[in-house]
Amino acid sequence: MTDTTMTIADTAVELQNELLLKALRLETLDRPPVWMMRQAGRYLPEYMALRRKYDFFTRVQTPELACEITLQPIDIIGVDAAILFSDILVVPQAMGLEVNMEEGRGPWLPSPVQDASDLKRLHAEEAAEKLSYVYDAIRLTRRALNGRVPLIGFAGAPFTLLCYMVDGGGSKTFSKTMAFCETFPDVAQQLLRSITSVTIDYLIAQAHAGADVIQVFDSWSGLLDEQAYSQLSHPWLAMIAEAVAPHAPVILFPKGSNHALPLLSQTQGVSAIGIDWTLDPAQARQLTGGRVALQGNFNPQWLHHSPAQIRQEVTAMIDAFGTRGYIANLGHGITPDVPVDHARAFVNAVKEYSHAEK
Ligand code: 1CP
Repeated sequence: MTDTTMTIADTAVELQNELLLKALRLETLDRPPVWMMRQAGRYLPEYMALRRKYDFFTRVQTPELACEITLQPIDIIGVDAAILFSDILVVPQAMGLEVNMEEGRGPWLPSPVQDASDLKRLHAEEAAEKLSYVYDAIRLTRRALNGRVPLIGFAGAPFTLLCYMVDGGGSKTFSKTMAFCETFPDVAQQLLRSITSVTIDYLIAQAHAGADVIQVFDSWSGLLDEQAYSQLSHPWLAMIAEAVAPHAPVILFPKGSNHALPLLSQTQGVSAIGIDWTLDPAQARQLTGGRVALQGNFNPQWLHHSPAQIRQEVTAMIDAFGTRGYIANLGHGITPDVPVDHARAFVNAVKEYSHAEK
């Protein structure tokens, strides 16, 4: 079978759960769709079993394994959307930077970008083509889902990727990155431009392979003040949203950048904005003026509360957001120490929410 026939065959399968797509179209629903950021991961014993057998990039680069891990939270927790098991760092890797994943410690890039000369080591052309294993995983997962729930594809936002590419790994402050952007503003712009062009091709290819929705994670944009945000983050997100939106609805997750909500909600191609738990839902609605759907924002730490308490907190959260253009989710990723029953309590509380009770 050629790629084209596979795509046509896949799209022919009718989606049985359209809640996420309806919420993205700003429809009012009886209850919102629910999924959890980082839902495929270390809090699930079934994930840990595969993690013991295969290293991180083997799990990511083997479509059968990525597909199996993507389906785990659908089968075990019952979420309304699947998100492809992959990582944001596959893009810098495809651009030619070495990326190691140290189990338990996170990503480590031994030769980060330090100045203009390092840009010569990076290859934007063909980077999106090198990620064909991601498109294969999407096609396989689409077939395995058989229309049960929509599939979310994703990428890191250019600024967040730049943070890892310059700092060489995770950090609380990304101080090397902040100094780099100040010392070499032109090099930073050049790097962001090149990441953006790869990301646009990459996300459109994900949509063509069968991703129903695209999310862009700007996990570190909260490091930027409004002025820096307007140069280092927003222009690139705007280019991505505009280019990708004709292919799939786009959700942005600008973690920690509440000041950017009015701007992002007026940016062409943005269907939804994910918000973290530091912002009150009513304020988020006010800042975004009903122009986009909102996603979030349950404090991931609250998943340690009792299932009964989680249920109450979820009900209050949905009451506060309302059921028009709303996607229930966490305010950031689920942590590995959350009991599976508590994750299930969160999801079930959303599914059992009903307007009729009000
Ligand atoms: O959400 C899902 O279930 C899909 C899988 C997924 C996604 C969307 C993974 C698997 N990673 C990501 C995105 C990702 N990766 C982000 C954006 C979301 C966020 O802010 O949480 C970021 C910042 C990364 C980078 C990364 N990869 C980190 C964080 C490092 C830091 O700065 O502290 C880590 C620990 C990874 C590895 C990783 N990626 C995914 C998993 C399950 C893991 C853990 C690997 C393991 O130990 O099993």
